[in-house]
Amino acid sequence: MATQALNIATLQDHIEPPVPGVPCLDVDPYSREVLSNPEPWYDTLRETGDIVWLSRYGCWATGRREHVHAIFTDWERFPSSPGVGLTDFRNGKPWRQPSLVLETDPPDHTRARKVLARVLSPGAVRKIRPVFADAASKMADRVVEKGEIDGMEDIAKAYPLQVFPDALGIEAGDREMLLDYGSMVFNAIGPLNEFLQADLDKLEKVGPWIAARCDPAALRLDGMGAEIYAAVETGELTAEEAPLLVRSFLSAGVDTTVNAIGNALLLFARHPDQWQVLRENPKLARRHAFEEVLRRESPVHTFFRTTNDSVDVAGIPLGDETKIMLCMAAANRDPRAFDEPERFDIQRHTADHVAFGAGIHACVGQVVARLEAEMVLTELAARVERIELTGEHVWRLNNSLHGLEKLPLKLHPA
Ligand code: OVV
Repeated sequence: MATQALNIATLQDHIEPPVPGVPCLDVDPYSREVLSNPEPWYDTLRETGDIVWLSRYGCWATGRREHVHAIFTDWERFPSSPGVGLTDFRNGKPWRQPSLVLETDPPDHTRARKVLARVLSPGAVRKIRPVFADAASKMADRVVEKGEIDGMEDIAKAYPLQVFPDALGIEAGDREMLLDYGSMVFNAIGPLNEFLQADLDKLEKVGPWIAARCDPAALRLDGMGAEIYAAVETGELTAEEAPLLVRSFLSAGVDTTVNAIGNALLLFARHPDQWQVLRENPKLARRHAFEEVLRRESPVHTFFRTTNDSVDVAGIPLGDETKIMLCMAAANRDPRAFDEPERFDIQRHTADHVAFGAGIHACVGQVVARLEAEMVLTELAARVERIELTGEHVWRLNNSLHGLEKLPLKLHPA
């Protein structure tokens, strides 16, 4: 893959801030070192200032919950059409055709979002609940029977890779390809480094596979994909737009929940007291437990916005057309917003977390994500007394995702 031809931001030696005297950091947040142990970086970013200049990439960054939220909810001053990663789409052709929902602003965004919001509404998702429950129950039987498992392979990947493509209406084969594509899409939020390059090397294989799954002929008639195509019949979408909207499901719908479920397993293995709280109050699986997982170990650590005007944050003028990294993982541990942020407490009030973003681009699939997590946690809590870590867990390094590669566990049956 000739990535030189692509417009993707890279690491620089040093770029001066557009305003003198502002807090600057010369850390590379996309280095192997930071991505494998990101918490010190989150703390540094958040405690260095309201808004900080990252000299290695020539962009702003914030890890404070207040600003992350304010920027997410101000699409007019912080648009998404220049891309929601480090790369500014206005500097050249993006690595893939921009998403119709993620990388757009109103009014274009509004039309696409409306269709997605309907297909993924709480009412629509309620219909798939029995199927998701049944699959979770069978998965839980299998893993309890097995006892010694890899939490990632046997639960966190196996379950979403079964239920989500099924609900979308795509065929069973080669679903691992969805993980390769998700990895690529989320790595592309960051710079062209070793992680993104490794994924782009697979684009020639993965790209056509994904495109074929977005074709109406490849989608079952009773799935969510077919519902997207139904919006062509009603005139809400054009025939060219429908496959791109199906692509959004494949971009954002799998890797995110895989990592979220994996992070949940790790947290409960590390905090057996919280597993007991869940076992005693299984209703917490319906909402609180997963929200606290999302806050404490956010599966998507960063997105970007771009300034489109001479805007300021906390009194600092950011300058026109500059990228701002919004570190949701740092914001979700902001002591200004969360009491004892390090504490994993599934009974806390976590409605303020920004793991799903906020504003008009807030995760449109969050009802499905919550359903998957609820089902997995409910079925495991009913069968498993204790989740034991039996070896080293290994993080999977990605420019925007925070999740595991490997999670050796022993499930002690109740
Ligand atoms: C990485 C990501 C998140 C949300 C939406 C999309 C991608 C998309 O392709 O629409």
